[in-house]
Amino acid sequence: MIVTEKKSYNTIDSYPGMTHNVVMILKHRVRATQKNTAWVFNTETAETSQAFFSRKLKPICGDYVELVGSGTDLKIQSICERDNTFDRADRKGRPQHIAANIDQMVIVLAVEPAPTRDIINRYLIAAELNRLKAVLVFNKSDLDSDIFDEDIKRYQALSYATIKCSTKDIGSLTAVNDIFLNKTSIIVGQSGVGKSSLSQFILQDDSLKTGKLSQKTGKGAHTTSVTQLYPLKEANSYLIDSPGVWEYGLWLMSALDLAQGFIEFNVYAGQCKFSNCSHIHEPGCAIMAATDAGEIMYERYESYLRIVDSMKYWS
Ligand SMILES: Nc1nc2c(ncn2[C@@H]2O[C@H](COP(=O)(O)OP(=O)(O)OP(=O)(O)O)[C@@H](O)[C@H]2O)c(=O)[nH]1
Ligand SMILES: [Mg+2]
Ligand SMILES: [Zn+2]
Repeated sequence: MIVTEKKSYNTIDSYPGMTHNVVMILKHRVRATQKNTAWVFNTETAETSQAFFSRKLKPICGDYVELVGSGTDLKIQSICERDNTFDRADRKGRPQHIAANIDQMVIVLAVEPAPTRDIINRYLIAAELNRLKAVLVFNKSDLDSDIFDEDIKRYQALSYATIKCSTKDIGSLTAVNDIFLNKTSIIVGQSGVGKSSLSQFILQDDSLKTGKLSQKTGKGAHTTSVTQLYPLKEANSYLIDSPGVWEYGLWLMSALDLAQGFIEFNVYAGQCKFSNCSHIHEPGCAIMAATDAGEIMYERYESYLRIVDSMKYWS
């Protein structure tokens, strides 16, 4: 896995002569955290153990960590440098890290509960800004098979991968299965869209219901309350199931940053009259001109304006 190699080189650079420890660092991956303990997966033995950590360390799901100690007395010594994180706004509008070292965001939408306005675009902004590949999964097609057809066309035109499926139709899930191979994927979306149902299918072993983690944390199979990493049977394939949120909140950021989250705007980079153009009211704006010309979809531009406006909430 490229990610792993890159990390080991970084670590060798920072700790010359300590190469034997590098294996230790990459061997253990955080599955879930509680107050001051973490469930840590050993990628060599496929065992999960509990390890303590001091409050200032703050490991998160997906972190590679270095452990010290033995048996049941394990402690997280350090966290390996993160490649990236999936974030959402905390109560003060700051980015709160939910999971680390992710290759792909699987954004689940459903016929019911229907997506809130702009939710797809907000997730896509987070994906673009954190350099995560994004896949849009439109679930519960058994309830209505074509309600999302317009959306699917729209996002495919922007080159995003899309899948229409239902967890009640096994045949429709083959395509979903394939996207998880050789990657770490985080499944996100509103509560009740079917993230855990999809995870359960992909894991195939009901571990969401009966797994060690569920038993120890005492959580039932429904309404996920902790972000958890699950290793798939295939090597280097991990799935992270996350609790649904009603409204995915982006952390406080400028219009300039938000605009970078709209991939189709990038073609026009540097073409506005003013270099700090917010694409809202400035004369000579290339984004507004492209929207008027129909080169940028009006729905997406409108959504951009609403999301920029929503940042007022944090001030
Ligand atoms: N009709 C239909 N129901 C589905 C489908 N997928 C999941 N469900 C149902 O939707 C409900 C919610 O599913 P979950 O998998 O728990 O949803 P979730 O996204 O993990 O929800 P949170 O953990 O609260 O974020 C359950 O009752 C599922 O049986 C589907 O494709 N069609
Ligand atoms: Mg769930
Ligand atoms: Zn502009």
